[in-house]
Amino acid sequence: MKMTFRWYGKDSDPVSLQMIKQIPGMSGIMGFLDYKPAGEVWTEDEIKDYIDGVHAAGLECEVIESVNVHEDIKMGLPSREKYIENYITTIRNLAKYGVKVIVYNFMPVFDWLRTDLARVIEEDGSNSLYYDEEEIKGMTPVDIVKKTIEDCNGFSLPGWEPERLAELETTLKHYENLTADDLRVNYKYFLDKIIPVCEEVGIRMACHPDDPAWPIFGLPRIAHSIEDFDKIVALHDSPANAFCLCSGSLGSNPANDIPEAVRHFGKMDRIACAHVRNVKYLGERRFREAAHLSSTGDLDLYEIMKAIDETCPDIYVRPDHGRMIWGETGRPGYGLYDRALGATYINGLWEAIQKNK
Ligand SMILES: [Mn+2]
Repeated sequence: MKMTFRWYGKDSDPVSLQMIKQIPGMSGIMGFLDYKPAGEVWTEDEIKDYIDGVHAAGLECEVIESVNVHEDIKMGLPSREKYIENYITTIRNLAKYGVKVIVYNFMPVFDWLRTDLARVIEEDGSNSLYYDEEEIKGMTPVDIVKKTIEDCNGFSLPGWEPERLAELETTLKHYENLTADDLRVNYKYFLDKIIPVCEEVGIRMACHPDDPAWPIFGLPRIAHSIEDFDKIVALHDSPANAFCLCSGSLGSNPANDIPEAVRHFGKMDRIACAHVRNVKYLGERRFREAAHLSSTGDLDLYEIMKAIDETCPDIYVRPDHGRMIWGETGRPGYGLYDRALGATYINGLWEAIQKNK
């Protein structure tokens, strides 16, 4: 396992590389260029500037997150050709600077969805991301996008770029006639074009699960269960067509057994990296995010790490979505303190698993 930490870049992350370096056991970051709109080429200069900065801080940058797939690719529009070409150029450019894994998703419109970005946790006064399906029922997609942008403390949130709001209604209309099977056909078209390039340059694509792990607003969503990922794996048979095991996203649905999912896809060599975090179920399709410690939520982080050790021990792992604690303010889900605690806890589980062999 290589322990990593998400970092948004020096101009938009209040957490510095030096702070990340000071967390025990950090090998590197999962990098992110938050100013790049979906569909644009990530140029060599931009990548070099970002990765040189990471290396100068004594950290690696072998995973890049959120090279977003343009909506036209997902919708299968003729304009997808140019966006796929751009995507391929970005893959080649990232490979030149030592990137091994690209995390992405194939979710229509909404990258992830919450109804509150700072729900206070009564027991201790901290706050975390929160989701309640009942609250969604009274909202339109445009309402939820506006609310999410307003609530994010002025920070950019991946998947919620304000410029997307303008096109939202047109995009939603396009999806009205697209079924989950249609979306998979478009997905296969994309994978068939990019995976041979990934094999050539030594990059693995890691598909991130739907978050939350069920359909929303009637949109086709195809990545929220073991069965869904079996279908994705079958779209293009290659270890480069892999999966980012996000325990909190898949685990938002109690029907998904996360250690089982790790073992299933780990044995197949289809897990390239993992986001490890915990969730607390509060009712039917209602949850909040919890501290990483197993006893504070409903996922068993020890079992998850054990499954990683048994079936895919060499993957990249990072803590995910911390609570806001100790008065910290910042990008919802991406404060320093609780994620640092999470990393230390996961490292502790890992050390115990290794020593118990
Ligand atoms: Mn995740």
